[in-house]
Amino acid sequence: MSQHIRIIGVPIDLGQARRGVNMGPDAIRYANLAESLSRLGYQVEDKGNLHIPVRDTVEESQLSGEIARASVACYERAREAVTDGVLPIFLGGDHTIAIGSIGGVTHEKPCGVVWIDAHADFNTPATSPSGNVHGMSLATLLGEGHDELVNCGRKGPKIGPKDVVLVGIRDLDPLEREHLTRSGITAFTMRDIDEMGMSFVARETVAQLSHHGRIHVSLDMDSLDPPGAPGVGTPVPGGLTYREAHLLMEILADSNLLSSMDIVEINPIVDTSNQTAILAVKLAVSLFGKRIL
Ligand code: NNH
Ligand code: MN
Ligand code: MN
Ligand code: MN
Repeated sequence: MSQHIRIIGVPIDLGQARRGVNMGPDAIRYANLAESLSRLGYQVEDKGNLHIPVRDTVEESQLSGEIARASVACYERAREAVTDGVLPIFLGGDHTIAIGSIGGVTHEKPCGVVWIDAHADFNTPATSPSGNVHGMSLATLLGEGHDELVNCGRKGPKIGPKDVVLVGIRDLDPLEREHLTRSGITAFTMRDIDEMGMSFVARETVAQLSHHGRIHVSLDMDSLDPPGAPGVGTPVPGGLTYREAHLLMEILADSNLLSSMDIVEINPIVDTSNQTAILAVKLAVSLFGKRIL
C-alpha cells in the first residue's frame, strides 16, 4: 500500500437537488483529514478542488452534460494518481464523483469496489423517480445510464457486477430494486448486518473483492445512522452504528488492499457542528490506520 496519500476535492452538487453538498470538501478538510492521516505516518498532499460550475448558473437541461465534464476531470485525476503510485482520496460533493474516481482508477486494470451507502445508486434515467444523477452512479459505472456519463474517460462499463459489494443498503426505489436483483451484485442490507453481524459481512466483502488485488472504498456518509451523521441530504433511519462502521473500516484495513477512496454526500448546511465530517475523518483514520493493539 502506498505511503503517499493525495487529497482531491470535487465540490459538485449537480447530481441532486439540495444546495450545500458542494461544501463537503472544505468541511472534511476543516475536520483535519490531512493532519490526521499525516499522524498515521503517511505523506499527505492536498491538490485542492476541481473546478465545478455553481449550481445556479447551470440550466436543468445541462446538468448531465456538466456532470459529465466534471467526471472526465475527476477521471483524469484518478488515473494520474494510479500512474504516480499514490493513494487518492476524493472528497465530494455528491456521489456522482464516483463515476470519475472509479472510472479513472480502473483505467489500466480493474479493482474491487466497496459501495457503503443507505442507497444502491442503481437507478437509470428510466427507473429513477427523482431524476437525480447521484442515485444512478453505480449503474452508470456498470454501463447503464446517460451516454456521456457511461462513456466518461473511456467507452462502456468501468466495473462488472462481481467487482462491487454494497454495504448498508436500506432504501431502494421499486424499479431500482428489480434492476439490482437482476444484476447479480452482492448487496448486504441493514437486515443482513443485523442478522449476521458486521464482522461476517465485512470479511465476506473482502473475500469477494480480493481477486483484483486492489480495493476502492466509496463511502456515502448517509450509510451511517442519522443521529451520528445528520449532515447528509437524504438521511435514512436505521443505519450503521459508530462501531459497525468502524469495524467495517478496520476489517477492510486488515486486507492491505486499499488503493483509493471517496468520501461523499456530506452537506455542512444541514449538519450540526461539522460532526458528520469529523466522523468521516475518524472512519478514514480507521481505514488507513493500524490495529489499536
Ligand atoms: N434512490 C434515490 C434516487 O435515486 C435516492 C438516492 N440518494 C442518495 N444516494 N443519496 O446515495 O433519487
Ligand atoms: Mn450514494
Ligand atoms: Mn446514499
Ligand atoms: Mn444494527
